[in-house]
Amino acid sequence: NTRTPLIAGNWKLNLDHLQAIAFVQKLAWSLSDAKHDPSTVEVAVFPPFTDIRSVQTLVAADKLPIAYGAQDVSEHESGAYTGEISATFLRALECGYVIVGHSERRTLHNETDEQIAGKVAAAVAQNVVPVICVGETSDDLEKHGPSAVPVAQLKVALSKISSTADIVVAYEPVWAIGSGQAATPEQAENVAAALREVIRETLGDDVAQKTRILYGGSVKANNIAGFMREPNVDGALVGGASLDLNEFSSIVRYQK
Ligand code: G2H
Repeated sequence: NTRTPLIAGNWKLNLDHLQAIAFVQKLAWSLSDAKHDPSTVEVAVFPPFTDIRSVQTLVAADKLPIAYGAQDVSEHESGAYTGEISATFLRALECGYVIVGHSERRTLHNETDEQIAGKVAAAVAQNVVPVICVGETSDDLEKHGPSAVPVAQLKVALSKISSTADIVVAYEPVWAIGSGQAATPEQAENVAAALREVIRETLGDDVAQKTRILYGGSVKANNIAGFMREPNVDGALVGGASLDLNEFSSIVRYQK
């Protein structure tokens, strides 16, 4: 396939804007030391909202080969929504991506599939690529098997966009998040293949072929290569390990 792998670091609630500047600068040095070629692997970071302007300035000034985006976005464009951030604002800061529907948002902030569909549509409308997260809990896994819940979540998430949409999908089994217990490459591949089928049915074959599907959940330098060998896994959404410069740089260099 012709999909460029994407290694994405989800910082969650870590690193303020000064720490973000230091981290991105060091990441850039590490990539340049390793003669990183962005056409073979794309690298993206997802800092807290308050860091994004600083990251934008640094990336633009030094033309760094690092994409960035937010960890969430409002489904609304503007108005009386205290605390929300619109996709228009993210576009204004040249965010390439935004994470939508992360399991921590679904669980801790009660985000529904419908709301997530609205956020996906809002991001797509502003040309900010949504990284749509889906995944089952261990309860779901027992009751419904491996792909039923992620497939159902993705169907709703894609329901408000058209077949021209540029999207990324992340399969993150909830039982593997921050637990140290990653899925096996085979488990990730099976669900990723089912998710690609959903994209094909919903948005057509072209979009299905070009959409990157990431695996997320306890990805580390020592397990990334196994996931990347799978034909339907096109990268990783990395949480804990994305905050450790050496670990994250090694994940980016998984082929070497
Ligand atoms: C899943 C992942 C990043 P971790 O949330 O999105 O986190 O790699 O810490 O399991």
